[in-house]
Amino acid sequence: MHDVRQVSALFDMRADFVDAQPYGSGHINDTYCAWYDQAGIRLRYIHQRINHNIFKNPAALMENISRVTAHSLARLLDRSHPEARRRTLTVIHGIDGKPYVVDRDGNYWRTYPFIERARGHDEIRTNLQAEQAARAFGEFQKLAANLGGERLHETIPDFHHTPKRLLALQQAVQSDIAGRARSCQPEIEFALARAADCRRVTDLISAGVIPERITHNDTKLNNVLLDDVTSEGVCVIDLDTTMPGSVLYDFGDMVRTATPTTREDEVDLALVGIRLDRFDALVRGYLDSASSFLNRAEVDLLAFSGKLLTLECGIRFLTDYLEGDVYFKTKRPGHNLDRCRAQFVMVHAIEENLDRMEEMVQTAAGRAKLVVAA
Ligand code: ADP
Ligand code: GN1
Ligand code: MG
Repeated sequence: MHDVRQVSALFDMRADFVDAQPYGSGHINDTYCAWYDQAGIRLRYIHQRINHNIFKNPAALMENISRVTAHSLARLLDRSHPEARRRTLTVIHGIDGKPYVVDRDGNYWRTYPFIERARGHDEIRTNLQAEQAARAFGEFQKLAANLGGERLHETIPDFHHTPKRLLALQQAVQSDIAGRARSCQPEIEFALARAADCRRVTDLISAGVIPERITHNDTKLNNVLLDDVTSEGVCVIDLDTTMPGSVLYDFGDMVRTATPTTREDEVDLALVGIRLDRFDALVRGYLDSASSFLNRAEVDLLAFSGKLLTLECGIRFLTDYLEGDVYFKTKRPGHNLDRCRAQFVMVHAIEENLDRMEEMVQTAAGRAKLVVAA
């Protein structure tokens, strides 16, 4: 636990610090929920230590987040949205005016108001939640779409370049630095057998068929806060990877996290499977907000994107397992391998159901009256 009280004094809080506790179940940053007293009212804020081993340029990352959130807020206020500041994160500045602070150990921190009466879910329980989450991510892309000015910084270059992820796996197998390659031969072979799938979207991006857009790139379902009462998608969070990308990366990761019957690290693989009703709900929610700007090639690859992103994430977990668990936070020995195995069972389940999933996409696209037919 960091000295959050000391860090809090570097922010322009205009309220008195009460206390702070670790919060959430993210794999990357250190998140704290802190209570403040503001002239007699108790308010919560999120303080986050940005993982600068993973995000090498926190200042550029915070510039991206400041631009995207300010733009989204301006558009919501233009529409006189009654809850504009609950619908987008608001960056609290440091006392020096920067959108982040640096503590005396060289750690980068940021602060947001706590979004109340809503939460992120590690496991989706209803189709309504899936539909609302997907609609919110689509809405996020739509709000960001007409951001003016310079191209956003790539906070992690080639983050979703799946062929490079596969190459990194091959290199990790070669070096076998933690001596674990023998314990995961079937998983390594599973990934290598799908090299052509890994290339499919990046090839279409290079060919100009799939456009670059501003995307979130980490649309895990616990990265959208759903209203406690209505399940409405209230606020998209975890914006570290918001940068140029493909909508397929965003939709694919929603499929990875919202359609499985279990959590991403389930050890009883017999329980891992896909829920097609959840997939249908995701497609409907997403097209409801995104059909106004997607092109035909993007729509046609929505079902495949679920397979691609699940495969890619499995490859990343496997690589981290081989490299000695240096990237993702883990809670037990073999955690990354467990995660990888559950992902690969899901990849197989998607392969078995892909035709049906593609039909669902076309039906929903027909209903959403896709406007661009490029
Ligand atoms: P990580 O990159 O480690 O996943 P997140 O930004 O997703 O970090 O934050 C971790 C958790 O903290 C989220 O899953 C969510 O539960 C909670 N959280 C983050 N920001 C807010 C916020 N502004 N209001 C309420 N909860 C938040
Ligand atoms: C990480 O930060 P978090 O926990 O929302 C990771 C994602 C992975 C996910 C797997 C920056 O997401 O890319 O898909 O874990 N984020 C980063 O659960 O690497
Ligand atoms: Mg997160």
